[in-house]
Amino acid sequence: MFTLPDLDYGYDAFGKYISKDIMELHHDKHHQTYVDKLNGAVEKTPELQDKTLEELISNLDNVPQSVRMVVRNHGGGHYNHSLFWKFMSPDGGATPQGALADGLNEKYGNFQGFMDAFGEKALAVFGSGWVWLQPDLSIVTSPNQDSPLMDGGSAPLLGLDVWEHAYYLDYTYKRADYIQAWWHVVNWHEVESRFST
Ligand code: MN3
Repeated sequence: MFTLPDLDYGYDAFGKYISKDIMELHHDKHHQTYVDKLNGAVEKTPELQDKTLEELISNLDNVPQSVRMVVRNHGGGHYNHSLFWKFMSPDGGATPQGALADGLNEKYGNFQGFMDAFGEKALAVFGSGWVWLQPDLSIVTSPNQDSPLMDGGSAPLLGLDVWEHAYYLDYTYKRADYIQAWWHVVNWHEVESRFST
């Protein structure tokens, strides 16, 4: 059985950038629903019961067709959100350091160039989805709750949820304002450590 991970910080950790109301709904309701629906699919499919979350969503062809879409959407949702909470910290913001900073500067000219490229991709996601920084420092997007793992890709270094449920209460339709605010809470220590392993 999969379980909802606790946050490493309080719902009110992000102050004016992401409200307590959003954090509470996003974690306790949206993420919990992904966990519950994934568990529902796994419960009635014995051959899935010894698989890790990564194994499930990396090998959707091996998931029986009757529950494949549920595992894709809700397994993806559980995986993506479990990462997303780690990508943020009340001590976040500022800029990456070390090898990650060097790599981003080399690929995007400077840190602002990276933020611009990432923000542009995030704005271009039509409807609901995610934008990711990959270990090769490319920026990719995925629709719905898809993950780069589903296309045979690597686990992301960083990702941003651009579903409306992630920002609408605070920013209404202004996704660009949400993206700008989110940079203030990015947990670069986490991204640096994922990059170096
Ligand atoms: Mn979400």
